[in-house]
Amino acid sequence: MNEHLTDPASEGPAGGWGSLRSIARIYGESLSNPTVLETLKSQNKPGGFMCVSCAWPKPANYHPFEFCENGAKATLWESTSARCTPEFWKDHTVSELREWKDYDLEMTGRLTHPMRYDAQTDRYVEVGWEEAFAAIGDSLKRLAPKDVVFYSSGHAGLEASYLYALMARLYGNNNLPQSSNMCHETTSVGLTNVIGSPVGTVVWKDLEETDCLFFFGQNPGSNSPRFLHPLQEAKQRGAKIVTFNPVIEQGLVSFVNPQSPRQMLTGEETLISNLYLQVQCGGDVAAILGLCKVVVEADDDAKARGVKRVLDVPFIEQHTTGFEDFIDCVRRVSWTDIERESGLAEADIRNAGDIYVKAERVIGVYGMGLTQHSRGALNIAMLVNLLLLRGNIGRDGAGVCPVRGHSNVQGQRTVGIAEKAKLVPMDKLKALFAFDPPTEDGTHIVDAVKGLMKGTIKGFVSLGGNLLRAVPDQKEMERAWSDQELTVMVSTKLNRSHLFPGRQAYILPCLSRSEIDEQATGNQSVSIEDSFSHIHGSVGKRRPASEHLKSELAIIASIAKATLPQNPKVTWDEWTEDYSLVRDLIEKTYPEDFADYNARLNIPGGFYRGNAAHERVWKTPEKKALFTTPDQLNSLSFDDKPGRYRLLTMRSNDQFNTTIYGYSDRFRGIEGTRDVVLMCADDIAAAGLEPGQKVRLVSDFEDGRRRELAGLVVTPHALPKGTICSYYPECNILNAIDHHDELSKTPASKSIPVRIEPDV
Ligand SMILES: Nc1nc2c(c(=O)[nH]1)N[C@H]1C(S)=C(S)[C@@H](COP(=O)(O)OP(=O)(O)OC[C@H]3O[C@@H](n4cnc5c(=O)[nH]c(N)nc54)[C@H](O)[C@@H]3O)O[C@H]1N2
Ligand SMILES: Nc1nc2c(c(=O)[nH]1)N[C@H]1C(S)=C(S)[C@@H](COP(=O)(O)OP(=O)(O)OC[C@H]3O[C@@H](n4cnc5c(=O)[nH]c(N)nc54)[C@H](O)[C@@H]3O)O[C@H]1N2
Ligand SMILES: [Mo]
Repeated sequence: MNEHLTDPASEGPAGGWGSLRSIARIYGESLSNPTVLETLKSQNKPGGFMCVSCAWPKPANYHPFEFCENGAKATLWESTSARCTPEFWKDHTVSELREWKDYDLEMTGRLTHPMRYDAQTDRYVEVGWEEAFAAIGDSLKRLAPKDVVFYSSGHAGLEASYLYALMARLYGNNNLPQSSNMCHETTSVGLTNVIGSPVGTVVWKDLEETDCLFFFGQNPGSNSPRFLHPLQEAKQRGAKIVTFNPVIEQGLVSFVNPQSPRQMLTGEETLISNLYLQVQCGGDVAAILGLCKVVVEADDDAKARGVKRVLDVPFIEQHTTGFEDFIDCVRRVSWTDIERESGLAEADIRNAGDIYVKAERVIGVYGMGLTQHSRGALNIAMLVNLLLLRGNIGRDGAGVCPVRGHSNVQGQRTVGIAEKAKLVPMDKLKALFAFDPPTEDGTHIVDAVKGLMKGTIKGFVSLGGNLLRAVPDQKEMERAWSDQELTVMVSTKLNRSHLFPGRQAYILPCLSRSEIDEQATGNQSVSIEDSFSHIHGSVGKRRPASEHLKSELAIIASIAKATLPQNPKVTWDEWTEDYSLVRDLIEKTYPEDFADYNARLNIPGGFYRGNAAHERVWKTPEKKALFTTPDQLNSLSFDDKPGRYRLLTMRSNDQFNTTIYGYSDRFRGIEGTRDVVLMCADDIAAAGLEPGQKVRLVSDFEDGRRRELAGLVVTPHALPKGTICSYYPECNILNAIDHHDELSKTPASKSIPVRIEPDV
């Protein structure tokens, strides 16, 4: 496919006027207060607040407006002037609200008061904070620690997250699953296995120096739009970009920089991908094997001609293991198999391989398109194989770049939100707080969901998020979730997880990061870690949405105080009064990562935590980077059969996870609805369907359970045969909790086997 590829349905390039129109629409619809424009100016800048949207790094040399379409939307969304007050519940029961769309639930506005579920009236009613904390404490004391889960979505800052993890451990468990269990857990486990690092190795300098980026299953235009700026700069200095993605994503096709008056006025676009290959869903293992085949052939040729080798032989010898086996496999696999499994033509893969071979410095970027498969970790290992062949890790301008989701999802892991005991310096916790931390591993999100379904999990505390809507087997989850003794949700907006309350249920409304967090020692800063492992301070400037809100940290400290026995080393009140004391604790627990933490809080561009793999120190058991020989040619756990499709669950540009900002997926040309299934024209015809027809998707797991989603309109789209798309989170009804990456248990949300039935 060539430079001028466009998705026929798309409104045009990413960025540009479309992005400004879209921000303006959310500004109007979300009833924003005009002062929010001042707030946006300080977004992602030192001394300002860090975006609540994604984890894309914040540069030291920032732009006048260092935010993107979706960062602005996220800020506007939480700065709405709409309020979901206790009055709201006078007119609505919980059962009635279950019929509402996710969009309408969040449009009720910011939560203003702590609320308790009242089963008799089937409504939430106002409750005082102290009363709520006391009741939650009593309930937690009655429950056995192993039966309670402390979930976090990646919003909360490092200080609150550290205390949250400490609270769980003092309580007696490591049941600390996080949203990354559904996301980049494949990276945490899979990347660690092969290069000894749970996070990416790339930093800004690498982006500035690279001459080639390979994108596998990551969509910067929607999900990390500020990434489009360094991509544009890279293109302008002649770097090449190659994309593997079943869907033509506009942000990887072309971009008009909204910060460039010239581009905005002339409509001049920067073409992003030099080559865009629509690999079929689950086909990356074969596609990358094909690329490796091209590298090996080019190396054979160089050897024969006595010119410079294409493989980085000294690097491979010194730094890697498993090379021979892998190369055997590369030589053995046939192009016929590669074409069948990837859905790509040999000639196209050869073109991509040539670009890889010619580039001196290559970055491999990936996202959910690699991680959310049954063999997601194999996908990542294959990308690492490709990079290792030419020494493209641990060298300037090169590296592996997983693009993280939530703004502090990576950082929460860094400061102890981890269900695996071995990932946490328990000895340090023991010394600092004079207790015996639990040694047994806690629950991964998949275990937590299964425990809920079996009834062994009886209490759930959620620090942000909307777990009920984010996980597979949603119907079953609805029953299981409300079967619990206790549900506590620390939230900013109303969502579906609130509508299946446990026997005792509380919604505790919290401040958002853009808001002033006034405590005894003044307005508090918090901090977050971005995708490049840089730590940034953040201080809110807006007046809180309600005078009754508390900070996440204060809420956690109060629950902990009400639940746990007194411990002179554990001073929840002092920590709440002054967050810098919590940063001191973090520094004492992780001295290498957080030296001089408080002093370095506001360094422009953040301070770097460092990364061993970036220095070619491999923290694997072998002390080397590993080549992985694939044992299968795709990342699926099921075979093709007639009538079975691979369902890829997608995000629109008008949502942030389960938060739906609106019904405009302008990059894909879908307006006014999310109830669609995208299919290629050949698949529509072969299935005897008509565009516009309503169908139901039925899960094709062979476990005897019926899972279906009806009312989807067949919509033609430029896709590979056999790959179909519909929206997340709606499609979670179709996925099975046991359908996950083998190694890390990340739900395989990008390849759900389904059938299509007419919806009559
Ligand atoms: N606006 C907005 N921003 C967000 C989010 C949001 O919902 N909205 N979510 C945040 C979060 S938590 C996360 S984790 C990130 C997610 O950001 P991404 O990692 O970009 O996630 P997705 O958009 O789900 O999927 C990425 C891409 O993978 C492609 N893909 C699917 N299957 C395959 C495959 O088999 N092979 C290949 N090569 N590609 C495939 C899809 O077509 C899609 O373009 O974004 C964060 N930022
Ligand atoms: N089928 C399918 N399923 C998926 C995915 C997919 O691609 N396909 N993606 C997965 C991924 S990558 C992820 S990360 C998960 C996301 O799963 P979650 O992180 O659980 O879900 P979110 O939608 O991000 O949570 C939204 C809610 O968080 C609350 N919130 C927002 N801001 C704040 C804040 O500052 N503080 C607090 N305390 N609460 C706040 C609001 O009440 C809001 O309703 O979903 C996963 N599920
Ligand atoms: Mo995510």
